[in-house]
Amino acid sequence: MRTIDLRGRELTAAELLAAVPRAEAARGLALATAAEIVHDVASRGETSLREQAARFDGVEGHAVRVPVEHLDEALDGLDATVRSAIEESIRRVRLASAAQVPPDRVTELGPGARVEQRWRPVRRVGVYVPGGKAVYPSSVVMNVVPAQVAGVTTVALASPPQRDHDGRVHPVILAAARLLGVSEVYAMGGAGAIGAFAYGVPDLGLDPVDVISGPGNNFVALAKRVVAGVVGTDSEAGATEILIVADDSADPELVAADLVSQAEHDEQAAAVLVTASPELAASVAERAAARASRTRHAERVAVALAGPQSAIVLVDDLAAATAFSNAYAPEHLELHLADPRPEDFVNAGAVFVGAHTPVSLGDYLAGSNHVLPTGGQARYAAGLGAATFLRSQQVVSYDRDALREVHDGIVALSASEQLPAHGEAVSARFDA
Ligand code: HSO
Ligand code: ZN
Repeated sequence: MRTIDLRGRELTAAELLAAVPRAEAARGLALATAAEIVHDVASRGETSLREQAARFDGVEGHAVRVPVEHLDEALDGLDATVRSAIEESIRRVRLASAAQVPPDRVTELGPGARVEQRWRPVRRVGVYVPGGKAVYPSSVVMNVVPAQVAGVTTVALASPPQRDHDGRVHPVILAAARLLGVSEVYAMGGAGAIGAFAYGVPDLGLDPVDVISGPGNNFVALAKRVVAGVVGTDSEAGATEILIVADDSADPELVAADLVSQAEHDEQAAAVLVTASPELAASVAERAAARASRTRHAERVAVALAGPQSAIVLVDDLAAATAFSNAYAPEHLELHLADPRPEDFVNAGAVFVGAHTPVSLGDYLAGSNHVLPTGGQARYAAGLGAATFLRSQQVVSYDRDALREVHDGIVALSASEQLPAHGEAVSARFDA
């Protein structure tokens, strides 16, 4: 990992960001292709999905709508230890997600004047689960549970048909869906799956959904852009990021282990340590290199750690480290500090406090959600949660006296906007 020395330098947020740039997301010119695929599914339905399965997944003659027996068989074949870990993950994410549902609230603006905010779930959600180089049953949990907690009526799930599994969806994904009580599953992948969710496929009995969530490859991300406006979508998940702010009290071995853990996802993953301690910086650099060379995905990790998106950043003090982190707005922030103040770190998808709270815990079993904003989106966006599937609805009710109270104001404003019929609609209630 390269070391960047920012000590003694007063940098603006933009300059701090330029010091450790994000890896470029390779979105390229594929948008037009994604749009073509989406619209082909919208017009030709199942036929189009089958052609795409043959072309992109090398699969023919498979069951696009997964029969319930396939789900049951997958669950029967699931390793018992993995099963109990998924069940525990579901239990914890369910509990923590329940706290994300805001209470309905009534505001009394005067006698007889009420505005109520009600939180309503969307009716139907489509969850996309990738099936390529990364097969993450944990992501099934992280997408489905908050939707269920929000009160969504039906959750459908799509994942590419796998050539190695007889054209079925990956068995661990099927098993996770079954454990969550999701029985509407489709073996379809890529941009086509997003088109199917957005527009529906009558031949398959697939009704359009209201919100699509879940990560995916480049085409999936672009397809979500294509259907935005037709359905709601969650934010685009980019390469994983971990930023660690640490002082002399930190254990360098643990800091190194956590940097390597997220670098394992992707060559584009960002692993950043920010510290005012040159001793810690040197020690972490050495240990991260050692760990990187002996881990299973050594090549991928080495590329991620050597990339410009990964670095050890030396700063003057904790205040400078905090400023760096807030400018960077990481997906995951770990604090390994003698006296951590998580409240100072306002821009982070999730904050993991202390030596015993690694990001890997959050990835699987903390109860928090692991779908978090990347690429600096943590400045304005939140991670996936029950709120992703809720909308606030305002229920307004005024009685006659309460309306009279604001009559003159409405008439004045409507006249000033050259919309007198607006004022007249209110006056009509008091005429004669
Ligand atoms: N760290 C990833 C999520 C994940 N990790 C899934 C393991 N499995 C993005 O937050
Ligand atoms: Zn991870």
